[in-house]
Amino acid sequence: MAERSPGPLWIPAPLGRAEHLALFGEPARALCPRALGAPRPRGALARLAFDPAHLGASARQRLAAAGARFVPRPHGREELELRADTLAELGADAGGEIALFAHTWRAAASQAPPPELMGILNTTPDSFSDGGRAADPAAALEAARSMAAHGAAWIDIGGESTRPGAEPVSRDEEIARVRPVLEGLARSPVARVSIDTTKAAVAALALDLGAELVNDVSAGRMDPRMLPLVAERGAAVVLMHMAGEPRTMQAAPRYRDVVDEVTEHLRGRVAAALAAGVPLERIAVDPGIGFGKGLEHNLALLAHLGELRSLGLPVLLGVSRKAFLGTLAGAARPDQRQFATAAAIALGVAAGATLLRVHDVEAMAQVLAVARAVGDAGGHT
Ligand code: HH2
Repeated sequence: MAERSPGPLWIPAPLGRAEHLALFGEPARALCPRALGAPRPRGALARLAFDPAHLGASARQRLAAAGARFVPRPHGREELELRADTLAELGADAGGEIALFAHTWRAAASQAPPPELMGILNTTPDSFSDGGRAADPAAALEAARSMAAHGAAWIDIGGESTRPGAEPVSRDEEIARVRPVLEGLARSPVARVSIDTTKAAVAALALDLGAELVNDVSAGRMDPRMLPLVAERGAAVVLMHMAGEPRTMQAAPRYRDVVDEVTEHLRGRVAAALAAGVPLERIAVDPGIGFGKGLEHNLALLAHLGELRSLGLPVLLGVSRKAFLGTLAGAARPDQRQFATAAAIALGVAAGATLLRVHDVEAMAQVLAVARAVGDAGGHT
C-alpha cells in the first residue's frame, strides 16, 4: 500500500469528462477527508482540469468575472483556478461540467447526515449467515417488524445470496422470494424499504411496492436497465464495489492500491449513474467489504474509509458477521461474530459511514448510539 497523506483533497469528475478538482496547500490539509463536514477554511484554492469544448463563452466570461484564471494544459485541455468558496457558489448557469463540480463540492463540504441502521432481511435459503431464517414470508415480516422496533431506519430485502461462490438465481425465483415480503411491508409499513438486487425487473417490482432504495452490489453493471430504471422512478441507489462476480470473486483478489482502485471504480459508477439521470442526492457508495477482497484489502478499506467520503456522497458499510471478522476474532460461525461486528461498526461510524447494513439490529443500535454521541462531541460524524 502506498503511503497516504491528507492532501490534496480530490473531488470527483461527475461526468467523467473533467479530470479533478483538487485543493492545495494548508487549506487542503485542514480538509483531509475525515474532516469533511467540518467548516471549510476560507481561501482554499480549487483547480479543475476540464475540456474547453464543454465550456460556453458566456460561462467563461462569468467565471473570469468571478476571479477565475484559465491556464492551457497539454492535450487540448485547460485548467481553471478559482477560490473554492467562489466555485461552490456557482449555479447551474456556470456551464454543465463546472456547475456539476460546484454541486459535488457543496455536497462534499456539507454536514454528513446522522448514521442510520439498515436491517438485513434475506429471503434466501443459502445466505452465509442467516440463510433460511426468513425464507417463510410470515417469519420475514416478523423479523422486519422486530428490526424496525429496535431502531432500523431501513429494511434491506434480498432474494439472491451474494456470498462468495454463490450460484446466481433466476429472475422469477428471486421475484417469488421477495414479493410476499414486499407486499406484506407495503400493507403495513414499518421502515423504509431497500431492495438488494442486481436485476432491474426485481428492482422495478420492489419500487412498485413502495421500496425507495435499490441496493445493487454490481453498481448497475450486471443489468444495463438498472440505472435508467432508478432514474425514471426517482429512487435512490447504493453503488457498491465488487471485483468480478460472486461465483468467482474470492479466487485471487489482487490490487495495486485497493483504496485508490475502489475509489476510482466508484467514481466511474457515480458518473454512469449521473449519465443515466440519477441525481447526486440519490446516490450512496459502498466499498463492498468481502466482495473480491482479501483480509488485508478489507482492513485497508476500513482504515481509509474516510477517503471514500471525498466522493461527497453517503457511504454504506456492510461488515456484519463477515468472514474477515471471523478470521480476526477467531469466531468460526457467523452468529459468533457480534462483538467483532460491533467493533467494525463503531470504527466505521467514526470514519464517516452513514448507513450501516447489519443483521443484529438491537445490539448494533447500542453501538451506533455510543459512536454517534462520541462523534457529535468531536464534530466529525
Ligand atoms: N453484503 C452482502 C449483501 N449485500 N450490499 C451492500 N450494499 N453492501 C454489502 O456489504 C453487502 C450487500 C452480503 O451479506 P448478506 O446479505 O448477509 O449475505 P448473502 O449475500 O449471502 O445473502
